[in-house]
Amino acid sequence: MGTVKKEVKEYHHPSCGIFFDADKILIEENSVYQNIKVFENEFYGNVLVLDGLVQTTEKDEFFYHEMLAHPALSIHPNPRDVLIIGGGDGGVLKEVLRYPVHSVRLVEIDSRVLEVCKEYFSWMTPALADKRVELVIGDGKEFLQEIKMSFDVVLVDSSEPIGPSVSLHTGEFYQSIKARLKPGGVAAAQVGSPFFHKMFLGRMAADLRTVFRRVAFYTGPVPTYPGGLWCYIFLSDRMIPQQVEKEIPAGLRYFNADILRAAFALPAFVVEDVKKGMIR
Ligand code: AG3
Repeated sequence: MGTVKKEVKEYHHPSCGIFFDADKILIEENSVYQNIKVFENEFYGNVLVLDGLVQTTEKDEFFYHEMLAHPALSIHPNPRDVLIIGGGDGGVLKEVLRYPVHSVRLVEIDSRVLEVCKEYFSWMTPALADKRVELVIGDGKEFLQEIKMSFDVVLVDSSEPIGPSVSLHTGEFYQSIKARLKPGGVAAAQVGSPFFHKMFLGRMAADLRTVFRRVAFYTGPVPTYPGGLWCYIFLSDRMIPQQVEKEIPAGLRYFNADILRAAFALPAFVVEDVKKGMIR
């Protein structure tokens, strides 16, 4: 008899999804906010799962983290002060720190996510030791209401609109982001799967077009996320997407100037769904 490995599954729809053999469950606990799990998989390395949804893996994290951080940071001519909302696994933070920024604030609601990721994801240690970083444990929405300073770039690294992330997917939330952007500031957020979360994208676009002059979706692959293709949104009043204003940091594995141009070209079904969702 061979060893029976534990199987970890995420359902993307009641009838299908993704599975992993977990060689070892490194941690599983319920924090005040959510169920947190980290396990080891032979191919993907350590995998972080929150409330049953795969958030990141050591092997494929770069697809998502680079695409959330670099379009905004490379289009902005001089990002000095950056705010990350969510992103307690530190993946977006490590990408932001590749730029000569002045300050980065990361606002994560669940301190256990930070602690667990510090232990199991190696990029966390150098990122957290960086003098430019300030960690805030708290609710992103409240933080935006209380903070007085403004930011050049705001990145929203939320989970899906269930659990603690619900309030990070509303027009009101984006209104408060806009209020904290400096003139010429840009924001980017992950907005889900264009294939599995169809109508959600259209509603988002409709809400956000009342807040920002420029609202542009872009996409990139993430092997472990539902549908494999992921959608992001770029928000600003002034900056024009697809224009790299400066040198892109060395050592990236997905993002480059060609990808930036290509990412804003949307598949026909996405264009249709966004249009449909905007009609209410
Ligand atoms: N945040 C978005 C994860 C969404 C994944 N969805 C899913 N597996 N159904 C990722 C946080 C990584 N820093």
